[in-house]
Amino acid sequence: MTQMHPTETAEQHAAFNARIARGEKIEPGDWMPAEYRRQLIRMISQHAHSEVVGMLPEGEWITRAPTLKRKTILIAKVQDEAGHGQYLYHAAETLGATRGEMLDALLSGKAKYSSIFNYPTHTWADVGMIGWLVDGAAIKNQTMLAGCSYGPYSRAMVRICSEETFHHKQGKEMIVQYAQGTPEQRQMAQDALNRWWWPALMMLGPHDADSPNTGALAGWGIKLKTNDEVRQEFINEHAPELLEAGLTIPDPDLHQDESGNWIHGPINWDEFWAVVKGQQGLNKERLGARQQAHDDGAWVREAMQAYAARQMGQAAD
Ligand code: FAQ
Repeated sequence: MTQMHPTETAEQHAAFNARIARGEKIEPGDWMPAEYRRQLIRMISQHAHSEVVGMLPEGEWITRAPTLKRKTILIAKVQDEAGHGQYLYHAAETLGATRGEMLDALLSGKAKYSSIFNYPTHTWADVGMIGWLVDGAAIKNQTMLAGCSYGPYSRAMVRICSEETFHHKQGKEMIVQYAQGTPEQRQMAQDALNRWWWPALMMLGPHDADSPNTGALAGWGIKLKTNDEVRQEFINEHAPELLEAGLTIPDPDLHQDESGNWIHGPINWDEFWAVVKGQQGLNKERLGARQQAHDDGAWVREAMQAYAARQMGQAAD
């Protein structure tokens, strides 16, 4: 099932697989198959990019938050996402990827980031809906990844999940309040749900039958659940809560089966792939904003390099 590099031996793979089977964490200096390393760099760097690009849709609303309390909560949330990006870039660096390579891949459009952040935020309720649904979906996925076999990624997930739990709660509190508020607030919450429900289901990745990476990732204890299993957990938690809040889920086929699972209607995967490939949504604007931030930060990188060179010079003296 897993690919073997020409320089690797069956014995090395067997010993590595035995460590995974024993539930041991793999740490940065340990021997690991090249394909395990490649898959982790792909996934962790895409995850880091998602956190950083994920600051943009909500960040736009900091100046327009309706109260000081909501504004401070949102500033803290956006700042948390920047921190998550940092932990994750560091986790990928432990595997040999450099920050420069990863940023080049993002800015050149070579690396992916989560489809969800190519959707626009039209109203203030979108900020609440992102907290409730997008953080809610991210937490389901990341709680699973907190148990993954690569130590630095697993530990980063523990901290990130605890912070995202606050994001999830503030988003839910906000939407529940609007859903019980004035007719305009109720409509704003419903419109936000109409726009974010399906993208939130899609962000958990293609159906298992169309997920080329799941087999290898599951074999190496990186993914402990499949995309469809995580999506089912997400719907089972969120569908009843949204209905209880008095909102209508925009899926006429949604129903609960005999086992208690909430079953969704067909997902528009054409839309998903168009958004991932940047043919639909705000990919151009998101990458433009990241490029601008990168260019604006050039003087900081230069100053840090000059400072490091001076420190090294002093140490050599
Ligand atoms: N968007 O074979 P699979 C957050 C790609 S963090 C774009 O199933 P895999 C926090 C996939 O890369 C959200 N591309 O892939 C926050 C692959 O292409 P590749 C991000 C997607 O890796 C909240 C191809 O499709 N979380 O939200 C997407 O086994 C609020 C085939 O797919 C993570 O990144 C997508 N949605 O499973 C921040 C968690 N889905 O690379 C701000 C870590 C799939 O072969 C505000 N990542 N693709 O060319 C994962 O758990 C996995 O990578 C999955 C995809 C589950 C995302």
